[in-house]
Amino acid sequence: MTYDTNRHTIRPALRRAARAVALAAALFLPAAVLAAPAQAASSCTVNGVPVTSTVIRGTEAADTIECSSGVAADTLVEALGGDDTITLAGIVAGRVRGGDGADRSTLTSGELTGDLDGQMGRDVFEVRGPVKGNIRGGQDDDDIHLYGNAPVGPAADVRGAKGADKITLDVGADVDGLVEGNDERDEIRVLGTVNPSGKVHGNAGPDFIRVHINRGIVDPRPGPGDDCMVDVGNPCVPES
Ligand SMILES: [Ca+2]
Ligand SMILES: [Ca+2]
Repeated sequence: MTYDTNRHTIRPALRRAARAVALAAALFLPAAVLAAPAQAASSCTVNGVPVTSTVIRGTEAADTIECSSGVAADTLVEALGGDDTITLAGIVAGRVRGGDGADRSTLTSGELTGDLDGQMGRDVFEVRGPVKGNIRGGQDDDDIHLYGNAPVGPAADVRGAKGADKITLDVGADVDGLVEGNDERDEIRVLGTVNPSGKVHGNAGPDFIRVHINRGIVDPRPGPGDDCMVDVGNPCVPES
């Protein structure tokens, strides 16, 4: 019966040990949870070098930055000075900034739910995926081209901002949100449809606006000097 006695004495000891391990795990668990980031960092390449971080930063010279598996919401991609080339694919939920210089930003596939900002310089944007966030040309004369698979969603804002900007939306890139030129003489062409919730605003400066089908609002004001035309549907808001 020594066997039973041993078993009865060993088992409580094992249970105490198990409880101690469980307690230790419970004590360590909150720290582990707190240490975990809210979202994963993004993995990109900067001039061919892989970088995984919540801040993907170029240099003051011309950089090539590629984020082929998206940009997480907690991530800032900052190209800084120089004429940078930024190539994006996947879900772009974070902030992407061209910085100074004439930058070229391309979304090859996926969608933009975050912010894409050319900042200073004559920047070019080529977008081949739905726009659900914001595009900003920034200062200077920017060129924003939304291809046919890049509709502007209800919460989206595509803004030329300062400078005489050119904004082109191909057939299929319908507007449910806002497209606006802002300062100076902007050229906005919507080859498809502005839907009932959609708005195209020239804002300040004598803007050139052409919209093929307008079921929403196309407003070149304030003028004078705007050149606005709708082929089918609601006419442009007249100069006041
Ligand atoms: Ca740079
Ligand atoms: Ca720039």
